[in-house]
Amino acid sequence: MHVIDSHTGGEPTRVILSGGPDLGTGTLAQRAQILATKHKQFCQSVLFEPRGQPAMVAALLVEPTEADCTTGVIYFDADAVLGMCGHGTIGLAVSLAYLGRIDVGAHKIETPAGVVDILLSDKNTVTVTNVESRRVAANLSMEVEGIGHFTGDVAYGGNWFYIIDPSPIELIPSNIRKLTDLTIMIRDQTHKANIGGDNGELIDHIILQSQSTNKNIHSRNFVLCPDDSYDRSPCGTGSSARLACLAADGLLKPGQEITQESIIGSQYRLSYQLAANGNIIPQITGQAFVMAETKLIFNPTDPFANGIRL
Ligand code: PYC
Repeated sequence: MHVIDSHTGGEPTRVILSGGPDLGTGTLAQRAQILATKHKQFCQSVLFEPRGQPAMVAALLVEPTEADCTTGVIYFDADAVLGMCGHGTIGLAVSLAYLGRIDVGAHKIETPAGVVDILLSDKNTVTVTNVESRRVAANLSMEVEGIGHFTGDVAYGGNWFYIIDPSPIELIPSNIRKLTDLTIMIRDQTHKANIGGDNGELIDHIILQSQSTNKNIHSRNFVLCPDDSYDRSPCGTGSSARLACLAADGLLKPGQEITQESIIGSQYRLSYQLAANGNIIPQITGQAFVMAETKLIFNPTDPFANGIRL
């Protein structure tokens, strides 16, 4: 299996160029469903240790259905197939440029959530114009037994997010274990309390937000991903969902740019335009760096060929 590894603000992406399963020729959403239901072992073997690493997201290249798209892509982490992935799209664009498959300029990428536009400004810097994003509910309260009461917004940015602002725990790296434990409990409680998307979609990511201590940076976040790892980047789809909340609350105007940082301090520049239907069209600018181009080997006599979760 031929792969390229990059990171976007510290969050790893493994682009699978060849050697993935046959997902047929349906829509990308249909192919993503086949990947999720029939190829879980494949997904985990690519991402689990010892071949992969926690937090790594894979980007499986597939034929697009839209003729004007450079490629189709299905993103997945060790536990879930994602509708879209912002850091992954930045990593994918930089990886395609590294391979000489795209030049600086504008391109389109097809994802299960829809077509996204990318602008490659130089070999490391990418602006993603994401799928339409929206807040579907504000100030939804819930109780995590024995822990406390939390209130958050539900918003879509290519994946589904429950966003709590301000964070009940200080967003500093030494709190990452506590933040992870708390957000896992909050996510599980959203499922039990039927807090989700407007068509019953499960919340797949939890965001804790706070103001940044750096006056040049608008805000800082901690994002829990479906596989219980935290996003080292400020999360492209999460930032899109957050922009939808800021727009709905009248706290950010169309075209106004802010910088958001992740729990490890990596940054995205963010802005949005209003869509005709009142949703927002987010723009996320970040940088990725290629770290490795390699061939993954799956030896059937290897007792850990399918990976191990540690
Ligand atoms: O950047 O959208 C994102 C993302 C989702 C999960 C990890 N990163």
